[in-house]
Amino acid sequence: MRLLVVNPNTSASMTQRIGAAAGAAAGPGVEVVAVNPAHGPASIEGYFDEVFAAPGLVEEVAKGDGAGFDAFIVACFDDTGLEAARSAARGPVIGIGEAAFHVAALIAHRFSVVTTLSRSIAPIEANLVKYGLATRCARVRACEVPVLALDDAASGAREKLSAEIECAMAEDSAEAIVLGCAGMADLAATLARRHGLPVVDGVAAAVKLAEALVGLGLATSKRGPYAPPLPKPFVGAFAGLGRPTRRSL
Ligand code: 5HY
Repeated sequence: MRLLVVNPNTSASMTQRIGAAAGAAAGPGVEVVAVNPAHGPASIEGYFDEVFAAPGLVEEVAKGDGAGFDAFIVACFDDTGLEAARSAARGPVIGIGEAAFHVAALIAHRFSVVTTLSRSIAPIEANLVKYGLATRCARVRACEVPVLALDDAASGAREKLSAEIECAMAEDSAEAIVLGCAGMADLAATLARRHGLPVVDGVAAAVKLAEALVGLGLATSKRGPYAPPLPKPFVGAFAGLGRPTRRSL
């Protein structure tokens, strides 16, 4: 099985860390390739960054579909461009946010999410409503560490994450924690041991769900909104995304 993990932001160092986390979670016989777009924001923190990350994400998934990858992971916790990416691929396309929410809901009645900055809270809350899991999430919190500072020891990221997890346990009665950023993937095991509760990382959750879906012989349904895009001209920066119409053949 060939799994393409797409980091929608353009920070290669983060792509490398995400790829390592995905590879560590992957089972035998699973080839993991991690990529990011050549254009777009260095990190995704809120709605503005999301909209400019989505085209590059979709382009990478479409290229991967053409190259024969069996499944795809959108490795941004906001699930940036997820639905559009499903229209661009035949295999399953899994967002790490949606994956983490479902996994947490299988092991806890109520979970809390700890993401990076407060500006990321609303998009994550909107996704919980969209996925039908808002009632299972006690609260979406932010540890106020910028995405690209997560791997900087001087940022105090682990301490700030731990403090927010303690608040979630005390104030939300959270039974499990969902890490709200792909860049937190390498912290899940340490934080689970430190705080004594399940901590779900969306990257690993998405990898195992992708394996399960491919193993079940399931692909993205093309009978509804995930059908391929209608042929039409795209002009300007996105000219490569359009497909020829009959008239232009
Ligand atoms: C992520 N941003 O997983 C999200 C997390 C966030 O660049 N990768 C990013 O803060 O919204």
